[in-house]
Amino acid sequence: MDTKPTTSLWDGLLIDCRLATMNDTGVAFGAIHDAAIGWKDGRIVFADAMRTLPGKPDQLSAQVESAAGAWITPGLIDCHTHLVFGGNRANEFDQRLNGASYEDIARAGGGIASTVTATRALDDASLLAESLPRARALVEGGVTSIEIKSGYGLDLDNEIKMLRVARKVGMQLGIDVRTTFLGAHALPPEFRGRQDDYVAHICEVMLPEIARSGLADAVDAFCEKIAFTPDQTRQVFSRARALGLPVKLHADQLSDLGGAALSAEFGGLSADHIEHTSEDGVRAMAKAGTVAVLLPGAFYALRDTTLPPIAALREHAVPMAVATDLNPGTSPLLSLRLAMNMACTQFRLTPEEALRGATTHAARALGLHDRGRLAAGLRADFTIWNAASPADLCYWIGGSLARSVVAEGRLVAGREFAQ
Ligand code: DI6
Ligand code: FE
Repeated sequence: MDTKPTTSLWDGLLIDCRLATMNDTGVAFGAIHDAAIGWKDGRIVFADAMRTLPGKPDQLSAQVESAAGAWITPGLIDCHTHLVFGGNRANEFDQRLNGASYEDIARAGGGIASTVTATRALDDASLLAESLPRARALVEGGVTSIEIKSGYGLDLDNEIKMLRVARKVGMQLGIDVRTTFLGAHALPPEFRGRQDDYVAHICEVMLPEIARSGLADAVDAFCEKIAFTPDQTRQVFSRARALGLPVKLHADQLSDLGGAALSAEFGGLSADHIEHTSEDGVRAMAKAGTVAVLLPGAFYALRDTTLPPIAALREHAVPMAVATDLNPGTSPLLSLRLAMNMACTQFRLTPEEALRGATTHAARALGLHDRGRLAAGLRADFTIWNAASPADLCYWIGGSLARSVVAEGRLVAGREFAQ
């Protein structure tokens, strides 16, 4: 590891800690005991055994603290959320408990359409005020990077508003927010009965403007019987790629439409949900390097019974990420750690797979190489935990285990190190 002494002092140095680096060292969790982590200018400069520090701690930094043996992981990364929206849909929770399905509710004009109405009605400030507490809950749970999708505006101005607000969420909380344009989420009321026209509108009007605005890091679509067909998704993806935007897909959540393979066909960053994906779909993902994003919160909330093809994903070495899918309809889940727990309990991931899924593989699902592990040169994004082992993060159901959450070397939630 690159640990050359720097000429000026480090901004901070934590000693007496245990690191779950998530590096591929052959040791579970890439763990290092009796370790230290140092950072400068928002980047990690040292993450290794204390005995390999290139000097005495107080010669390396004016800010040296002992972590008293605490475990430190990379900051968690939630790579799939819809957390910017207006209103909520607790009423649908009731309807579903009384037997209505998600599809029934959507067809009756509820579901995504009702959140579109509530989201359109809010100005930037109100939308930000409604969204911030949800993002803050994630950060207080140890998250330092969040992906946020649009998709409840469904016209150019409201989609841009959502993306702008999503970026503001990141600025306000001092964390990194990556934005995704999800214009192809549902059919807006203006286009009722004219789905192809809406897809053309996305391709001809919305996408070029979104690309020009620089407000989206990627493009997503909902490819499903109740949403957009594979052909329509292809049109959106072709245009997105032509405009230089990477793609990802809500794929095979409720039925197998070949969505995972479709995402792979466009070099997709990820295929998400994938409960109904076939082994051929998994093979296509493996070949294209497309990450599988598992969303056990939606599986749980919809009382789904079809498991994603975990064995095939393992067999074909497709990286598995885990995310909250935080949204008002199918996954009102405010804890990435709880998503990790559910990924273990419902999908039988090992705790190490689940933690990798919320760090290293989540970074990859966002096309990012500067985070998701603890190593010199990467962003100084890390979380100090009240936990006896890294597996505890998946084991405990609920509770608040994150002690200090640090993004680019700055405390964004929890306590100061010395306290
Ligand atoms: N799949 C989901 O899980 C969310 N969107 C999607 O395409 C659900 C969004 C909602 O119901 O509001
Ligand atoms: Fe989603």
